[in-house]
Amino acid sequence: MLTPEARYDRHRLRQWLAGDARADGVARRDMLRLLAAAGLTAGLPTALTAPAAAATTAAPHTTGATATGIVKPLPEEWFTVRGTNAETRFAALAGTGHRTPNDRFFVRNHTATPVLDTTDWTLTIWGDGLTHGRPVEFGLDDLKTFPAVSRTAFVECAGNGRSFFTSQQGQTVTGTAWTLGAIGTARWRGVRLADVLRRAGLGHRAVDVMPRGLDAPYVTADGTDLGRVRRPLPLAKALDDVLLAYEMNGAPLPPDHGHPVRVLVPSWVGISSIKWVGDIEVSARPLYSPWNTDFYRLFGDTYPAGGSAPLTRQTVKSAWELEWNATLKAGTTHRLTGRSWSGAAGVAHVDISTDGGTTWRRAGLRDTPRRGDWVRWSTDWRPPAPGPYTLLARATDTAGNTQPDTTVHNTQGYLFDAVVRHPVTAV
Ligand SMILES: Nc1nc2c(c(=O)[nH]1)N[C@H]1C(S)=C(S)[C@@H](COP(=O)(O)O)O[C@H]1N2
Ligand SMILES: [Mo]
Repeated sequence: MLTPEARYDRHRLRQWLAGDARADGVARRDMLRLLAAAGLTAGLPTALTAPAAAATTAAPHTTGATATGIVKPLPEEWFTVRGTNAETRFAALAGTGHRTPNDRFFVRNHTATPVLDTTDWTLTIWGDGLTHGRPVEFGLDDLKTFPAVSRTAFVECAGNGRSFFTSQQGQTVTGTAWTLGAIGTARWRGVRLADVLRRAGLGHRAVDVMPRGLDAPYVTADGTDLGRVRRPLPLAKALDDVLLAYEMNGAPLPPDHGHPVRVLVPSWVGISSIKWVGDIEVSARPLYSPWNTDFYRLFGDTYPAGGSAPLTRQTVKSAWELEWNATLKAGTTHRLTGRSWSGAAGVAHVDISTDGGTTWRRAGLRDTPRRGDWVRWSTDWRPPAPGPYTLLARATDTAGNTQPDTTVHNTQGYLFDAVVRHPVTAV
């Protein structure tokens, strides 16, 4: 059965084929690959096989106070730095409460954090999906005239857990080798994207919206300039529960998390939640960017040549708030804690094992499960004797999704959802 996004994507592709969809900055061969995968290449005009137009080039600007391009301090007890990114250590969340404190929230930057001045910042809504066809600008003060809404939601990178494809399944994947800390949960405050789009004059013909960041254009390792980070959202999602957020856990959005305004797309892959948003195209034609064609689809042996449909919701995961290879005293009872989450529904229950998966019991949930949010859980454990142990946690959501023993491989290592085998030693 095709998911709504898969159906929508085929529709997008047909429109691209008919010349009715835009794919700026996407190589033509990639569009052809997608068409082939969707079985839409029959009778393809030869003109379509012409080489791609040169990608737009913009002078990258330099920002960022540190080697990582991240502004906030990254103490080792809280973060593991991975290139331009910083992963939260789960052990550093023990005892912090339901939400991730801003100073411990993971950072995923394609380039570097731009430091933007609130007073100069504007958001431009533009495109042929607007009734008047004229761009409309909003400053931060303008946005704040709309009704404010708050929502607790996680932002999780689609590649969270990627390193376990290799360490647990022996498979090769590309991308940042995250363990489980490319997720954070915050209370976001802002305005509904739907309200702002309607004020800008949302037309009946609009189908896609594409927010774009003000950070520097992203240049791949092979030197291709892909332009500024941007990813189309189907209008249905944009009008449902998407926020333009200007506060995070009661503080103005910090520089690394999108100051002054970011898009917040609950439950969807983190790339949807564009930081430092500067403009949003509203289009009457379906849109493509590298972030819904080459990236953020599933590629590999079990997937079509053009990849799956663009990724939408996150999968189910669990993590222990313990260091990898933590040591615990044998013969003493420990209160072990962790968190579980799902992009599809609230977490219904979490089963845990302290003996490598031989016996299982239920963890006690410490939060009311909600969609787009995580739950804390705990369990008491007394390691019977010194030695190595493997801890497992398997969450199930209220829609019946649960964590498998292995995740089907995809080359870019997205959406790892298998139960992670967490080693500890009792001494
Ligand atoms: N403009 C812009 N938005 C962006 C990104 C980026 O590099 N530039 N990274 C995306 C990715 S891949 C993720 S996982 C989230 C991470 O959000 P965070 O850094 O606030 O944790 O932001 C998304 N939004
Ligand atoms: Mo991400």
